[in-house]
Amino acid sequence: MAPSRIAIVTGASSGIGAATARKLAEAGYRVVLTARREDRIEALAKELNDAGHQATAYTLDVTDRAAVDEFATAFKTVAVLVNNAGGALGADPVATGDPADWRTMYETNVIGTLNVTQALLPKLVASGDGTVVVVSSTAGLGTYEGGAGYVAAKHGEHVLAETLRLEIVGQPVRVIEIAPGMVKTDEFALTRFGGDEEKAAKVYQGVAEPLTANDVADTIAWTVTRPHHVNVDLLVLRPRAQASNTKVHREL
Ligand code: 8X3
Repeated sequence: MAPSRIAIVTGASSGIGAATARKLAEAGYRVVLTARREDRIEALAKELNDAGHQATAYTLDVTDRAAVDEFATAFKTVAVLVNNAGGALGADPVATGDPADWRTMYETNVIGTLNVTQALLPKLVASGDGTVVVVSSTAGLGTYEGGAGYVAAKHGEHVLAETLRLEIVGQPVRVIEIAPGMVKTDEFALTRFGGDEEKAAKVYQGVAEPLTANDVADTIAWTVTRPHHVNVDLLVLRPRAQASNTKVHREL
């Protein structure tokens, strides 16, 4: 039997990353789970291995370039890289937003994606059929009040994906961008609002069915498992109740 192809998922400790790791393991990939929180990814790797899949956990901070380079040396070839690590901090207007939050968001979302993609690109090419997935956001395509710091970072990720696709055309690597809108996960809004549960709950208040991490993971797995000549450049997904970044139907 041919050895399983490797799929690496960053930010695999929870939410979309963890759900994507599950889906790609189910699709037959040997998944490598990376995140800062070792206990979480170890537990998920165990769960997947116990279920008969192949999974390994590797503790990694995507903003630490030396650590990312060291991580990349573990692989000869990589079939899939899912750049999922990132997130939002704060929802303040431009007039009062905290520059430290903006800097952290740029570091985790943009530089993190840049670090891992640069380090693994030769391994993706070496696979003969590689796929880079960038999990951006609808915030990467349009702005909203109070979102500028996050929106700027996600626009950065969007540009990274678009530009990389132009630059490596002709090489055997696809670049797929997945832009989810409102997704209700355990941590996204809670992190954004510094653990304030009331503020976090307001994000989804009255919204009938926000997307789940599973919905997004399912979409990622679908794009990755298309025939290798099919490149889904950009896929935007939102819950039915969300028509745009600023137009959400709430049943209150
Ligand atoms: C999450 C979507 O609307 O919170 O990436 O910016 S939003």
